[in-house]
Amino acid sequence: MKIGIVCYPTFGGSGVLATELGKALAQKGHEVHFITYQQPVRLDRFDPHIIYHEVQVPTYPLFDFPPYETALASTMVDVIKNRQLDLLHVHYAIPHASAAYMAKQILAKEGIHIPVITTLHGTDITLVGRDKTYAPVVTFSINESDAITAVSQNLREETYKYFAITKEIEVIRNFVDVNRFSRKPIDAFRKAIAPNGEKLLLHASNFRKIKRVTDVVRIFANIKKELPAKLLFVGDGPERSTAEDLSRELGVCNDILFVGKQEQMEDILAIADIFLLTSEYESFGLAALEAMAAGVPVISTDAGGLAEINIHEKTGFLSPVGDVATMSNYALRLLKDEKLLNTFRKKAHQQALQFDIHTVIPTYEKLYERFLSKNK
Ligand code: GMT
Repeated sequence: MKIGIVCYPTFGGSGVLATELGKALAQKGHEVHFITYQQPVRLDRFDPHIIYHEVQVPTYPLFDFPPYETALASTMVDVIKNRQLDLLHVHYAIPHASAAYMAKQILAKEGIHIPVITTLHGTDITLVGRDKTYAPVVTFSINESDAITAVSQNLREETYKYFAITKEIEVIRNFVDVNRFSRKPIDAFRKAIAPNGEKLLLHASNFRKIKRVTDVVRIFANIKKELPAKLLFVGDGPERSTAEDLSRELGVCNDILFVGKQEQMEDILAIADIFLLTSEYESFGLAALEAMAAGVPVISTDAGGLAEINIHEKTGFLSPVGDVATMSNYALRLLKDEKLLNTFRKKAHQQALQFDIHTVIPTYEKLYERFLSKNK
């Protein structure tokens, strides 16, 4: 198949998932065309089955806001027509689904019928998409997609709750390459961060308000009162400086390392004892799944779709949003009991296997095939 993938090229979960999907499809022999404004961060290796098309957005003195969506739709038309794509799979509704609708209509006038599949990822529905500035366009373009998928049951329900969706939304949960994350810890890394055998906690995100990163700092400060520990913050975003300020205020800044955006998450996860995810909402929580694939138990909130991956008392613990005391106690329970921590480690890894890339990719292929046979 010749598949076009449109996504955000950044570290965000939707871009990571879309890129990993494209890479996996290419490995299975499909021809994959990424259409986006920048090379996706996870597109890190040459593969002759992958072609990257950069969307150029020319500037003009008149444009205070260069029209990316128009440039994207035009690039879609060009790639679909000239590379004879079989279908277009767009990740994150805004503005990808509406640009795809525009491209589809332009091509239809030329007798080219391209199926469009839209995968909803989270904030495109729960946060940004619901804003009335975007909602009518989001609703329309989702309904005009040939197929709609959501990354969790929770996101499917949220979408029906907030938008007048007239079509079936299929749930295809996110996946992880468990093999990639099953790394042996690099002792030198662990020693550099925790030289005296301290326990190592980890948080990775885009540091947006929704992640509640200050809760992570507060949990860590509670843990520090009882045992020697270090905390690694991976990623960057608007709340980073607030988290840094709080760590100074609580007197734990010397035990917290903010390392910024990192590509080699598998090496970082391999040295961690616990992954903390304190979000107010997560449609899925891909970062938590990657942690579990690396055998790292997750202490998270019970928001959104997190309970669909993190199993309470097995792969980690779930707590109400903002319940710092309970999350601290759960973390201490694991960190003080090596045997229990190891049991949770195994269970987390086992649970991740259910979301392994090799089980989920065929589901996407089957979905694609349904639309290809319809078009023949
Ligand atoms: O978490 C973010 O803020 C990034 C965002 C994105 O669209 O890249 O992540 C969303 O999609 C991920 C991949 O499907 C999910 O794992 C995240 O849970 C979801 N984020 C939210 O719902 C807040």
